[in-house]
Amino acid sequence: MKAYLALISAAVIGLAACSQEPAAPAAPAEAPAASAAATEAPADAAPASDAAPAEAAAPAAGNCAVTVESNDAMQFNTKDIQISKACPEFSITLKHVGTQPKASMGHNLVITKAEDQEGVFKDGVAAGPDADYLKAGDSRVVAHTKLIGGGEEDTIKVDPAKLADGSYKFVCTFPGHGALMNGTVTLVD
Ligand SMILES: [Cu+2]
Repeated sequence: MKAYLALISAAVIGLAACSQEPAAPAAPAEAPAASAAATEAPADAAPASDAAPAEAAAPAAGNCAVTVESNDAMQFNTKDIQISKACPEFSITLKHVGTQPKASMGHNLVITKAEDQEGVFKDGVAAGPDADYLKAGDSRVVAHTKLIGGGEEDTIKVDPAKLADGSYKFVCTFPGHGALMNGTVTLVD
C-alpha cells in the first residue's frame, strides 16, 4: 500500500513535472518512491534468498559436473560416468594427470551409443593424430573432448536429454587404448 501510494504521488508529481520542465523537477520526485521501495523490498526478499541457495543451487552445481582422470598407464579412473537427468546440461572434464605428451600417451573421452563404440574407435584410429583420432563429422559421436597430453585438461558439455534413448559408453580413441580405456555412461535421477 505504501508503495502504491508512492507510485501514485510520483506519477502525479511526474505529470506535473511534464507540464513544466521535464528534466529538473523529475529528480526530487523519484527519491521518495525509491526509498519506499527499498524499505519494503528486503522484508519480502530475505526468506526467499535464504532458502534458494541451500535447497536448490548448491547440490545441483555439485551433481552437474564430473572430472575424469586419465594417466600415463593408459587408464581412466572410472568405469562409469553418472549423469543426472535433472541437469539442464552436464559438464565432463577430462584431466591427464600424467606427464607423457599426447603424441605417445594422448587421451580423449568420446561418448557414443554402446553399439557405435567399436566403429567410432576404428574409424578414429584410422583418422590419425591430426584429427585427434576421430573421423571428421562422425554423427555417431554424441560428445567428445579434444586429445590431450600430460598436465592438460578439456571440458565438454553434454545434454542429458540426448542420452535418454539407449545405452551409452565412453572410450579413448588413441590407438591401442580402447580396450582398457572405456566405460559406461549412466543416466541417474
Ligand atoms: Cu588414451
